[in-house]
Amino acid sequence: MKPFSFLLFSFALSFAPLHSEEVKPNVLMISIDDLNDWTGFLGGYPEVHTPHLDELARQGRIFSNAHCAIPVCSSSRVSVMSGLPATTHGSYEIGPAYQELPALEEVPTLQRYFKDHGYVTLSGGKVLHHGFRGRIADDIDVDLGGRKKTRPKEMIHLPKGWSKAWDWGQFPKNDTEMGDHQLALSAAEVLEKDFDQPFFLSVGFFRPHVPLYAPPKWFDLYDVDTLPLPKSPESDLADLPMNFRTINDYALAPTHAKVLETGSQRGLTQAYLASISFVDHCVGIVLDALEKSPHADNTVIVLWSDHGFHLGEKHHWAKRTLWEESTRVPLLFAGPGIDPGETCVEPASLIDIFPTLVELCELPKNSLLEGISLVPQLEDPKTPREHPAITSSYFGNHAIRTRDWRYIRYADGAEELYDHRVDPDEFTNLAKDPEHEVIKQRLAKWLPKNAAPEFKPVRQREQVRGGVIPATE
Ligand SMILES: [Ca+2]
Ligand SMILES: [Ca+2]
Repeated sequence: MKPFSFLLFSFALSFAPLHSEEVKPNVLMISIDDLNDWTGFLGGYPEVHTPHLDELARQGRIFSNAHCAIPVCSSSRVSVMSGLPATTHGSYEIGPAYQELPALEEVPTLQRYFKDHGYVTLSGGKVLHHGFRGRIADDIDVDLGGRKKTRPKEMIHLPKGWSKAWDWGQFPKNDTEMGDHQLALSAAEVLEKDFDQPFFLSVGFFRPHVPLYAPPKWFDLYDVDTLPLPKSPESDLADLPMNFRTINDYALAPTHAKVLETGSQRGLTQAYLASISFVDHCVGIVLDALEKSPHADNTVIVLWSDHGFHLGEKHHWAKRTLWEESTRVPLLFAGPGIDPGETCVEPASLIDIFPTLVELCELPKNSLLEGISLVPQLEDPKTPREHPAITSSYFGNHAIRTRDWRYIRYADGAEELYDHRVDPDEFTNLAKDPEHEVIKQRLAKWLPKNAAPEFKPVRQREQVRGGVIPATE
């Protein structure tokens, strides 16, 4: 891996292909950390300000029913980069890095697959949670830099007893001090260059992951006193099994009760929105650079978030659940051959990104992949798809999401069923309703069989033995 300062822009065109149609499209993959459906184009929070994401959505194809394979950072990203679900690779929680998972020993990352087929690979920011290290370090030719933490000297709001990861506030003063902004500029600089091979550029932004720090001007977009809060009626909990209701007792996120007790709900919601608008601005820098570059007409863009995020819905904060707020993600494709406009409402999974890019770039089929190419839906968004999006969280718990339904089965047999045609907030659990037995059985057929056991790296097993909870945000 070469650091950015040694960028070999001797990449200058050393040969010209004989026929232009032989030139493979470049790939620009933008990932955003912990962004739920609060974007203009998905409508999860109508007042949100995301002009650049919305413009990209207008130019490309929106998958409005896209879901992560696992609702937590590292495992979700391992799934995207391997094209495999947790039930195959065995990472159901934060913990193992890609290169530590025995099931992935012979499985090339998405970047490696493109590199092996003639691409130069560049990557910056949070793409794989643990970075490209060890045996996969060489998958990336040019490193644009990793995590740049920007933290104030003292916590800004942090209520007593909360994890330091969960502070929020107006910091720093200027965008230029933010790691994401610097990453956007590095990516923009790269896009100005000429390459003698097609490129695969991965850009991974950190916001709106906690801590929710962003410069003041992004907070100014949202009035903390009047901004609408998500719907989280107490009555919603009555028909829920206990399974994931207490999940934040062992993760770092605060409980909803603590958020309310400390009067933090409005501040956290404003900070999440500010972070989204800030990251939207960073995405805009990269997209503007691409548009002005020599690669504008020959670059496939894919943009996704690694999982969703609760801000109080079902009295939960953050991720890890199998409900819509945790699993639903923005997923957009744009570029050559993709007609702008219509939204696809068929289910899609983040593990579909790998086979979709392989097909769009006409690389040889990768038989290891378990996702399904979305090219039929890129060509015609009305193309029906039978296969649901399947999300797993912790061993043995799965959600099946079709166009109209969500069915959840927990390891202990507890169930939930929601009809999205009439209940997009998933307020009414129909799992015990005899009238829905048939649809429930039909959905249950998709539950993964022979799921790989959870793999925990040695360091994590030791932490658990020592009584330390391994989860980190
Ligand atoms: Ca994440
Ligand atoms: Ca309910």
